[in-house]
Formats: sequence, C-alpha cells, structure tokens
Amino acid sequence: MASGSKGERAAAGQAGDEVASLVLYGYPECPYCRRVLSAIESLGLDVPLRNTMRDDAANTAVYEATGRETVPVLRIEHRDGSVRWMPESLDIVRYLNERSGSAAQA
Ligand SMILES: N[C@@H](CCC(=O)N[C@@H](CS)C(=O)NCC(=O)O)C(=O)O
Repeated sequence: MASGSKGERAAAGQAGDEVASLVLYGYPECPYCRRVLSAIESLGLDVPLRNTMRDDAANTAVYEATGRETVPVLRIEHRDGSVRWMPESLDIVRYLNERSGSAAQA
C-alpha cells in the first residue's frame, strides 16, 4: 500500500481524519473508566459505553484488539472504515478534549 493512504493517516491520528463513531469499552465501577465517563459528561459528548463486566462480547473485543482486558479503551471508527482502539484513560481524555477543543478535567 502506498505511503500516506487514508487508513495510515487515520491510524496516525493526523488532522483531517473524520470520525464516524466513538464507543467506550469499560464499566462504571472502574475508577479509570469513571475518569473518562466524567470527561464525556462534562464535554457534553454522546459516547455509548459497552460494559465489559456484563457483556462477554465486549470484553472479548477489547482483548482481541489490545491483547489485554484492561479498560477503559476507546474504539474510534473513522469514515473511511479504519478503526483505532485507544487504551489509557489519560490518553482518551486528552483525545476527547482535543477533539472538542475543550479541557475537561482528567
Ligand atoms: N493505566 C490504565 C489503568 C487501567 C486499569 O488498571 N483498569 C483496571 C480496571 S479499573 C483493569 O482493567 N484491570 C484489569 C486488567 O488490567 O486486566 C488507565 O489509566 O487506563
């Protein structure tokens, strides 16, 4: 594949990649997930939560994507169909803040 394809740009997270959907994988009892849920709320975003404690398929999806079961993980699907899985609560909060042009507390 030629360098600079749409998929590569999206995976690199460069400006211009258009996001089609965001889904948070985790569960509300997890403090790191709560950090992200709180940022989502204060930014007024509509990001559904897939509860990995209650939904085996969600837990499996996280494991297949990241190689571990650690949450939170944000699934970012771009309009070109490419998907990026972002672990680490602080990285997710930073990403959401940057997308919103805002600064929710981490
Ligand atoms: N550094 C990570 C820590 C995440 C973390 O430790 N999550 C816990 C739940 S609160 C977890 O998934 N533990 C199970 C595991 O790592 O397999 C973050 O900030 O997102």
